[in-house]
Amino acid sequence: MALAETFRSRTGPAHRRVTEFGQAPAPEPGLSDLHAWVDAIATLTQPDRIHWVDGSAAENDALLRQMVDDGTLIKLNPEWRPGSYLARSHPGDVARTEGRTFIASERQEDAGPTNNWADPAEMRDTMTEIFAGSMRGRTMYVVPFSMGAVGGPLSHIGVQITDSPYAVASIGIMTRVGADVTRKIAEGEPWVKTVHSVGAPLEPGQEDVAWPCNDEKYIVHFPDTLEVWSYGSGYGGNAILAKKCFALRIASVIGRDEGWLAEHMLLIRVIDPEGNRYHIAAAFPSACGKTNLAMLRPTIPGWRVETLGDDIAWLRPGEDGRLWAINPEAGFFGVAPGTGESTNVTAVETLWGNTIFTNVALRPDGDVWWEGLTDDAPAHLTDWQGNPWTPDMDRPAAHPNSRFTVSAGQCPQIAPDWDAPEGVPLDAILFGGRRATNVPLVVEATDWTHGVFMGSNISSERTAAAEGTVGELRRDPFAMLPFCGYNMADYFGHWLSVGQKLRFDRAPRIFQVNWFRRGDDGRFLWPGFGDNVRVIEWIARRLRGTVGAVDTPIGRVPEISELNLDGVDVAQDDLEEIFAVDPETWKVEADLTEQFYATFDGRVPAPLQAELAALRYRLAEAARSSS
Ligand code: OXD
Ligand code: MN
Repeated sequence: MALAETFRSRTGPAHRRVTEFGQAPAPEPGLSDLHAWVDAIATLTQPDRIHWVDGSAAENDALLRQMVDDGTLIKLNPEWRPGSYLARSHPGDVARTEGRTFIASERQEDAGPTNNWADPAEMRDTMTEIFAGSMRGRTMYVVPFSMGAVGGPLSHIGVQITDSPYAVASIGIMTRVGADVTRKIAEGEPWVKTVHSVGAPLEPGQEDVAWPCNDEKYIVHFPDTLEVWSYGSGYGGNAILAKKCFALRIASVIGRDEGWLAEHMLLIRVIDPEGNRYHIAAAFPSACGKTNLAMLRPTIPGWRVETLGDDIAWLRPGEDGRLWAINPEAGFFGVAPGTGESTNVTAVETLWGNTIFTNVALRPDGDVWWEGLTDDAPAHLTDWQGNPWTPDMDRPAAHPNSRFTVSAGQCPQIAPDWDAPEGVPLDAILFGGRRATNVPLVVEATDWTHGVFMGSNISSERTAAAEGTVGELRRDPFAMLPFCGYNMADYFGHWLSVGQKLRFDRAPRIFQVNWFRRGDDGRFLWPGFGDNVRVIEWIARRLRGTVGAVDTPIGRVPEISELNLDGVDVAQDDLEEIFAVDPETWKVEADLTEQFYATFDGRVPAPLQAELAALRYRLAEAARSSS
């Protein structure tokens, strides 16, 4: 029985009518699959209305007005924040739900030990059951979107069905939405099907709440059929399915099959005083400063950074032997707390207007505030849950994961060609984490395989560990732990095979960075933020071949005297500590790597096991020569 019939037989026909906007496209032959799928989902979920989203400004305005009328959004004072809104989520729906995120691949081993696996047939039954009638009383929106410029060689398209107008407005900022995507579908371009419901049907006469959601949540990926089904949450990472679900989890599977990489990476262009340009992608786990690096304001005169992306990059080997990268997104969905004049003035300027804020605090003058925006908190606020707040209270005014959603084009230092369909050729890839100990400020890999070994070992400390001890680490290989749609060990192998497609003299060079190393007294040893350009400057000189490096057992580090430290005050002792490589603590790191690799039941590629053996050998040599 066809999917549509299965759904119909369980739920009966849906009642439908179109709204002022949102007319269905004409039923031409190329769109028959799309129409059939939309019919099937409507029959299953029983919405009151279907609205085909055209992506126009008038439609967006109407949607925002409707959400203000319904109490989902608070319009901010246009004097301070024109075209901007505040949403307050349900207190239990504030973040991605990794424990409820599933990879439903045919074979469990294809999901691997780092993902929650679900049997696809069973999960399909569960989805059919749980989505039955889930949109009753609501509008079902059909949102065609493109990741990357429509029609670009690295771009991919999809359609999201959702009953959340907040999700529709967010998708409108984060992706390219509109009729030209539907045209691509009509022309036969493959597309990914994504279905989202907040899981809160309305009975006739039942009043809606500001943030409908369900205690039961499912974020389900079917990698074999390239589908996503998300239920119960309105939070961006669970509801904007183009982002983590499609552009990382599903795209990583498409990339595995087609020979490219979908990565949790920012993308920047660095320009030196002579006008030389370097394209750099960098992977950091969440909350390790990706948006800050993406919007860096260099403290070395004459250096400039242009932002290309802050969260996701798709990397594809080009015919020229280089690795080409696009940012498939069209906006930033960033963490608000900690974003301020002294930490990321570019982000603050980006948020001047046309922004949807979620779970930040509201000022009495109708503007927003969050911890870190300014040094001092305003005397009176309404907190993210709508309660009165004053600075003496021992709870934050904004939720720690409160967010802004804003178009990339509003960033004052966005690269003029940030949405060029062909992307940019990468010169360097950085891997980073939050490491209080052991990991130097910057280490260069000796070659691609060594770089992949470094990426596979990225970890971030959950809490600051005391100097000298390794501490409790969360392994987050390539910063992709929650986002890789298939077996992570196969993903390591895929990185190796992508490297083989690059010309050895044109492949990006790989570096590990760590802005977060601390001294014995717990203080950060490196100033970070704009001064991170000093590390980038050394990397740029390495790329040009104008500076040497010091070999250590874990890779190549700068000669301290070669770092440009003009205008910054870092004590010589601190610099030495920032670059210290202690063979004893690195042996513990090697043991942790061995334990981690063992969780993949022999699936970790042999070249990475060889890198681990080589690291142990170099550490033993270093220990011998220092004793
Ligand atoms: C994340 C995000 O959780 O970008 O990594 O939202
Ligand atoms: Mn992210």
